[in-house]
Amino acid sequence: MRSRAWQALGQHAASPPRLREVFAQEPGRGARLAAEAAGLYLDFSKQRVSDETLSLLFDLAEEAELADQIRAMFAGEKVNRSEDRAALHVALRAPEEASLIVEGEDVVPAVHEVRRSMAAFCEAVRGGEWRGHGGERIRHVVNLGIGGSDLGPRMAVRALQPYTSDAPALHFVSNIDGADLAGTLRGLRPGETLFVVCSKSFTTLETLTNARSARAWLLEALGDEAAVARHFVAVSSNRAAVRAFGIDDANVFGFWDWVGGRYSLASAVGLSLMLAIGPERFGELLSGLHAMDEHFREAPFSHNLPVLMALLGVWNRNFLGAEALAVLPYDQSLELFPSYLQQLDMESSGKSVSREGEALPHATGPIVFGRAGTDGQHAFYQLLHQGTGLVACDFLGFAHSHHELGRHHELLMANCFAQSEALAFGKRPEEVAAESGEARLVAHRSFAGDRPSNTLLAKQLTPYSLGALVALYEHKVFAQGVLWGLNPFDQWGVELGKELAASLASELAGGVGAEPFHDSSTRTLVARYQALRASDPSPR
Ligand code: G6Q
Repeated sequence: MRSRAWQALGQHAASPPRLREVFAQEPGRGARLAAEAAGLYLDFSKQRVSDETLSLLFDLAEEAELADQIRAMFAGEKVNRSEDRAALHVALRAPEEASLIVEGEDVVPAVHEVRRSMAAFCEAVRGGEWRGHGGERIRHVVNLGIGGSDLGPRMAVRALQPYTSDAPALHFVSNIDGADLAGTLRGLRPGETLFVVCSKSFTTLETLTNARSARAWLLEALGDEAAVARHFVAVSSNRAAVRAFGIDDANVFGFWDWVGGRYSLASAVGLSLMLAIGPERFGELLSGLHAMDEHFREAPFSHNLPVLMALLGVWNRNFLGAEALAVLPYDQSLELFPSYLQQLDMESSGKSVSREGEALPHATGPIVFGRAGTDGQHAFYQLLHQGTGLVACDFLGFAHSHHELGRHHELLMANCFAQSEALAFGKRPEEVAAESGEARLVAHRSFAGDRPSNTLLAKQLTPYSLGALVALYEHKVFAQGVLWGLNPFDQWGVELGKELAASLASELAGGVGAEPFHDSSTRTLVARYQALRASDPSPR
């Protein structure tokens, strides 16, 4: 049974506003349908919404008890019901004088204590007091982690590269494919390399496999077990497993089970980012995150950026039929932002059951993809403009570049604004015909328009604005999950593949797996693989 607001939106969606018409009717629409917070300006005027649409969407938020859910999250209630946990990543960026309670305990002092030990460690490495086993300065840091323990810091280190002078070079290895680790270690010298083993559980197959091989690489060169203490630190909430691996307790930076992997950038998972940009800049990132947290908690929904983006996301997905969301940063430094967001959004919203475990009657998370502009324009934008399906878009741009070079920046931003304009307003067949005499090309050169987009604009990509951007999407994803009635903090859908892989790994090694029979496709593939494996590899 659909809710009343859902039904009303369904009826309203039978004839959604046409963008040419609504812009013609209201000259001030572009300035009015906008909101701003923490230095981020959101223009949502190019969404197919009218005031009535927005009012129906606010009814939906009310019906879903969004305000209450936001309060519950900030209050440290167990909003992650299937795992019986709070999701209190906002505590990670709360100022020292704040207090946030989880199970009767104020967690803010512990957060700041870990932050101080991270800062002391990062200063020591960056300042050259922390040296390798043989006395060499640390010039390379390799973060070994995957998923939430990789994508956030990897994206942020790339995004904030202009703030990394005086830092060791940062590398990220995530894949279990040996090519990832081997390719990264090639050219590095063990004596000046520090590994950050980043794993909340410290049981993740990829990370531990990479960590063991990295340790072997180090010991082969340095020949002394004692070297591990100077070249390996860990970020984890599983101290016992870290100890068993051989990393000293003093070199472990902890976090808590109320921090979900993909929401963990501001926790000790950000250690490699702090090594890259230093504790002060890391503090600025936290200020940006916190400013957006406060905005999300306090601003009325009509001006609340994460809430507006969540409501528009549901409108596009469920009522206009958009199956995908393209994230399009017009800033090369944000080239990893789409893959970071892919995890945040798809792992949070790719669910078919409600918080209570009942089948949901509506579509949920869209496919999220994207690429830094303008490269995407020469790859997949054709489908955005003229494909048969609908793809909603988020454009991101900045007024200042860190690399002012001739006219590059204005050409970049001209492209950013041009694309959303083209998507929204298109080009009618009669306009094409009036321009060119070639009748046979009119259909090919026409653009239907009415393809919705948001544009986020900020002054410059800084630690602060990156923090605000990350929190904006975290809260948008959470709010969207509430509107859909699902739990955005669990990820049960990744388990089955892991179980089968464990079984197959033992079979490939000649042992007996837990699923010895499999299906005929998997059996045949395994047999074919083993036969190929028994033959000599191709010559290089
Ligand atoms: C994110 C997920 C997942 C997790 C990785 C790494 O929300 O939980 O991507 O971050 O599986 O887990 P560990 O940090 O425990 O190694």
